[in-house]
Amino acid sequence: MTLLGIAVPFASEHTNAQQSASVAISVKDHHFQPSQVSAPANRPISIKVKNLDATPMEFESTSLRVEKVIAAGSEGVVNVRALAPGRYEFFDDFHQETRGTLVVQ
Ligand SMILES: [Cu+2]
Repeated sequence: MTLLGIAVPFASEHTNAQQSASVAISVKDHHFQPSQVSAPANRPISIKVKNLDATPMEFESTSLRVEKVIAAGSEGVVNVRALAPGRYEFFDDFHQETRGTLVVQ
């Protein structure tokens, strides 16, 4: 939850062109909901991940170079750099069958 307070001033200190885009995703019964999310290219992206399960998960992506543990029933924000258009896979490192895709366009 403390990361939410950091994300807002970070976004407001930048120009419109660099302002971060936000996407939200949940994990329930070890499935990402939705399993595919879209975000604009060439802008930093703030991914809000809500873990609705009773077990911790680790949001991880090799192509995005991020990983973040999110406790059971908790939420976290994963910030990624501005990206070129493409499809970026992510998964729960604690339950690797739990997979999703970030579509940047
Ligand atoms: Cu990991």
